[in-house]
Amino acid sequence: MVDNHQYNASSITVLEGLEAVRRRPAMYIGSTGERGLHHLVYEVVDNSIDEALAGCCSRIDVIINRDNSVTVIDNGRGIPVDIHPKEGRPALEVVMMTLHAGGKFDSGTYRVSGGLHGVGVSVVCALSEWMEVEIKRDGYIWRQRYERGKKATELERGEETSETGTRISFKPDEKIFNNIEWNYDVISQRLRELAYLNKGLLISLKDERTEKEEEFIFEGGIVAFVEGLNKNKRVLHNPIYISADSEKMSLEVCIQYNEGYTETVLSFANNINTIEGGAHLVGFRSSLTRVLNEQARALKLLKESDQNLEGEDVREGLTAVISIKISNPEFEGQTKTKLGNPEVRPFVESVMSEKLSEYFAREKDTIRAILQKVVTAARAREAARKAREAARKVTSESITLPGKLADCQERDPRKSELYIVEGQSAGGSAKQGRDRRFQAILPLRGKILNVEKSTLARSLSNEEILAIITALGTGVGDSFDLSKLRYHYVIIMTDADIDGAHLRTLLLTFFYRYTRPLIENGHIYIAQPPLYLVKKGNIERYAYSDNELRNIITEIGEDGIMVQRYKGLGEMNPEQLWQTTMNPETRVMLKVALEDAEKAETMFTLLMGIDVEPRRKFIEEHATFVRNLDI
Ligand code: 0RA
Repeated sequence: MVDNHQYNASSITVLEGLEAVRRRPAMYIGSTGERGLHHLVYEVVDNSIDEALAGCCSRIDVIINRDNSVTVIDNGRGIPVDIHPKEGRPALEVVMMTLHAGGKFDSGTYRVSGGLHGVGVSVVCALSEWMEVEIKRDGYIWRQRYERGKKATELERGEETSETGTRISFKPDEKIFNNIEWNYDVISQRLRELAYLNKGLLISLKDERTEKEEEFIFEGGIVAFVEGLNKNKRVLHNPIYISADSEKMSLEVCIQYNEGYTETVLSFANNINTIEGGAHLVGFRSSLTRVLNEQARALKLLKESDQNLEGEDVREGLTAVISIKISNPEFEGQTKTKLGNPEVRPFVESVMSEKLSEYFAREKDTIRAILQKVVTAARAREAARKAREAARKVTSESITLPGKLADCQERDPRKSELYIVEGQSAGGSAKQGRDRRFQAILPLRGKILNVEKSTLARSLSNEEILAIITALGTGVGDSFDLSKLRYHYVIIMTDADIDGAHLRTLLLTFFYRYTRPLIENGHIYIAQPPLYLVKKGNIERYAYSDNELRNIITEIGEDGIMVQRYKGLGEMNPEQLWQTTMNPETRVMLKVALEDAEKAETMFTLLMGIDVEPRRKFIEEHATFVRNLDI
């Protein structure tokens, strides 16, 4: 390394600061690999960014030179060159040759960055084979050169200029870094991020090795950042932007939900991506969940009996950027990318609560769109939980068949049929009309349909789900076992009206989501009760469609004809039900294919996405869709 003479305790204490940096570079820049190398550029750029934050710098240019030196130019105030009163030498030298000297001059504005480890440009100076600094300040251009942290020339006053700014060129020391090749994309990505995080600041990057160049400037700041993250996604609303300043910190938050299910939340503290999160992120999460819960209750999208939305519900499809700037950041964690400052959390929470609520009070469509999504997510979570619980019960307890089930005598599943019937009265007729040797009947609660509660978990109560699963014998989800199926024919028998269509959709969605192999193996059927009874004298004919009705009328003639329209299964007596719908010799059934169930599931999901009023209309318009399945 630098030199190898023996040290004793006293000689260590007189070690120059920058010697320590060269001895243990990883302590200051994390590593001497690619990450550490690139950290050098970030360190210099961060100093320029501080000038921008102080309102004194509008552009930063970064150039990767052919010899793998890098030049960073800004139009800030320039590093002070006057004689430092305490040190008795140019302030520039103090900045370049003393650890942590970066912010010592500032009193008015707080310097927020100073790099990931807060070490300052002196570390870059120490780890560079050479560094050349050119400062425009106090009417002149000033120049000085350093080599491996030591000054190689005295500070020189050059040409006159009325401009201000700093230009720093440095070449990483190959004695420290085994590879000094810059990765253009790594630098480009970081500079783009910095441009997003510091709105209106122009940052350019040019690679002299390849002639590649880019310019980043985002007037929208983190709003543009979020829009960029949501590019190519369908968004639910305009970005929500919140900002606040206190004496010690300033906060910016931007939120925008998309139609997807993944969460993209980036948090930054002093422009550093806090991958491990920390106080600002915790505050953001908890207040977002709380505000959305409050709004959901206020708008009655969550009823009193409903549980609160949970963190995972509000995260689906959430894209957000949180950026906090604070004068004394405490970075913790494995990679020092977790913000520790305890005062940050309450600050973020109070700002978010107040400003988000205000925003939602103004933007009613936005809060509705968001709540629709998160409430759906909460219900899906609840439905999944119930299904899991039901399945667990089925597998853990010895099977007690549901009380409502009228089982058949047959024990061979291949010959057994289960009719799932809508309503008690139809259930009664079916029980009387069936062939009890091989047909079982499971009646479901009558008025099952309540459009305001059309989620799987709520429309089919826990009890009903449990009854179906226990009757089937298979379990659901992960613990599903087809070989335990007690009936090879599972037949849905519902009324030919809207409620019946809806129940069918619910059941198919249920089978699709939790017992899909039943559909894939062709075990699910839909019964086809007749729509009309046509009577003339002692002729009795059943019509299963309007078309068939017309044909029958043409066939037997219109005179003295009587047509009865069946609105529900309950209008048929047991004998009629058997004859028209249940007798294997004469009945017509639709076998449900996977695509049909998929359609049901899509329709169900769609239904969930529609408000209560339009929903009823939608169901009315689509009520017949399962009836018209192709076979
Ligand atoms: C110390 C004090 C001031 C500015 C800077 C350093 C400074 C450092 C760098 C590094 C790259 N570009 C930079 N620009 C400025 C404050 C100067 C003042 O108060 O006028």
